[in-house]
Amino acid sequence: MMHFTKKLAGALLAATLFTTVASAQTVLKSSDTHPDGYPTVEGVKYFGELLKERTQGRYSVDVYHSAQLGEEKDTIEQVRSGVIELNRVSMAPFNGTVKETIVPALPYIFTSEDHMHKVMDGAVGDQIKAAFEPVGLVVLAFYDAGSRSFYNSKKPIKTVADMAGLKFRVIQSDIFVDMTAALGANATPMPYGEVYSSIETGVIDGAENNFPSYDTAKHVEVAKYYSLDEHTILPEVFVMNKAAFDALTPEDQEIFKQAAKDSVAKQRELWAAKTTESRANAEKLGSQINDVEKQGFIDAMKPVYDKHVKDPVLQKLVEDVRAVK
Ligand code: GTR
Repeated sequence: MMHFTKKLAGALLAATLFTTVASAQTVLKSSDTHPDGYPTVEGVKYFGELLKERTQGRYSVDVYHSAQLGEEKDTIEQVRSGVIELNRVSMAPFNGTVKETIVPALPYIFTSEDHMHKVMDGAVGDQIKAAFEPVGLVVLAFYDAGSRSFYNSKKPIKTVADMAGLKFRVIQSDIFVDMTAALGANATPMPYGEVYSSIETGVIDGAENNFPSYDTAKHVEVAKYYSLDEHTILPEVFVMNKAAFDALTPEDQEIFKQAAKDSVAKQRELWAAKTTESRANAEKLGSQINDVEKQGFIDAMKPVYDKHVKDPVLQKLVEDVRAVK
């Protein structure tokens, strides 16, 4: 009897200890539309590793890659409502809810990736970050996504005139719809996951994206003409549910911010390597990549700016971006 009681007490103690340890470990859920190994997925995983290390295992991250939790628009709702704590998405799907995100999504607003980094790492980036708070999100980091260009199944696009009548899937933002219309083509915003089959079945002629997306989503198989108009240098955004962030201790908030900051350097490095690899892979699969007469594309963007940059806050932000050299 005595022996049994002792054993029971031991088991109870172990169970208590286990629950204490278990409850002190929080696994945060993060979504990504891209497959495992993609630079954004790896950036967030790295953030999770740093977090685990720096909080002695109290926090870690599980990345639900490959759109396991749904398409971007849906996962944005999930992170805003707290169903998931973290999310890595593009900036463009926020254009309708956080007006400041319109600025980095404007065509040809950035003159180079370097320019984009300087802007997003500086005061403009801070202003855009702050603008996410009223919609229940804290921006932990901006990640790289290179530049987006049009690709299609029909022909190389060399001048704006070549765009006439083509049907493109664009990322879900009015800026992209109006940009495409201003170039004389038709735009259909649709979820990323539907692009491949829509091109394959001829519902659309092509889409627009960077090399790593073109390659990993296999769009290259159905749209071999990739024309380097490089209309946007659109950053990605890594966000956290604001209530979840606010519930952290000030010390932990600092750890989260620093880990996110440290993951940016890692993601940028991975991004550069993946872009080279994906471009080469696309070419190997038969993609024909061509330069375009870019000035014509730039000149055609005036109506997009006229329509979307009316708000004085945005006008000032555009000026601020242009002042960064
Ligand atoms: C990619 C981006 C994704 C997604 C996708 C799209 O470049 O990394 O987050 O927004 O584009 O076009 O839907």
